[in-house]
Amino acid sequence: MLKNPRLKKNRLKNSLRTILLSLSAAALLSPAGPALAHGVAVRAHNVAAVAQQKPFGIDGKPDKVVRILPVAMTDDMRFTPDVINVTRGETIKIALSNNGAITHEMVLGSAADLQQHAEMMRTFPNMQHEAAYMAHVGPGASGEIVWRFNRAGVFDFACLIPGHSEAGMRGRIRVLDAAQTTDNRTEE
Ligand SMILES: [Cu+2]
Repeated sequence: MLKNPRLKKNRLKNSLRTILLSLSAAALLSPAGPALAHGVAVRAHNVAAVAQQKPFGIDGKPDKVVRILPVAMTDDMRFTPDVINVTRGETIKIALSNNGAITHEMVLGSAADLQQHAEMMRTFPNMQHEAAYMAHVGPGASGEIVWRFNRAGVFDFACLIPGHSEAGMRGRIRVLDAAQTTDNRTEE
């Protein structure tokens, strides 16, 4: 997770980095710290429109979609399917259908990201947020997420409307290297 190789390569920059880190730490410890951190967190939702590498992938380009994966959302707090297998490098369109009578959403991320995001949603229930790795889908409506899974790993997705993921509205995305995917698909 930590980018140690890069840190080693940039030894000359280490002292500058140390200074910057100290300044950041000082900012976080100052009375203005929490407000700053909050501002950054909320703004992150808006800047995500600019393609930004995430541990679980990067914004996908619609013309690079290799597969469309239909996923249903229902008021019994389920995604169907709730396990998605992807080959690393694929750009996937997740085609969401909300078959329920209430709004649902799908947010991709690590379990930790999603938990943090869910806490923010509980604190700011009317928070407006948009990013390529999430979609809000009204009752009876459809939505989509176009995402390029360029990092291998096991990631989560969830509906972060308060109470939904807690009631089971979550799932898992396994991003495997091509060689592994063959084995994985024969399992199903
Ligand atoms: Cu939901």
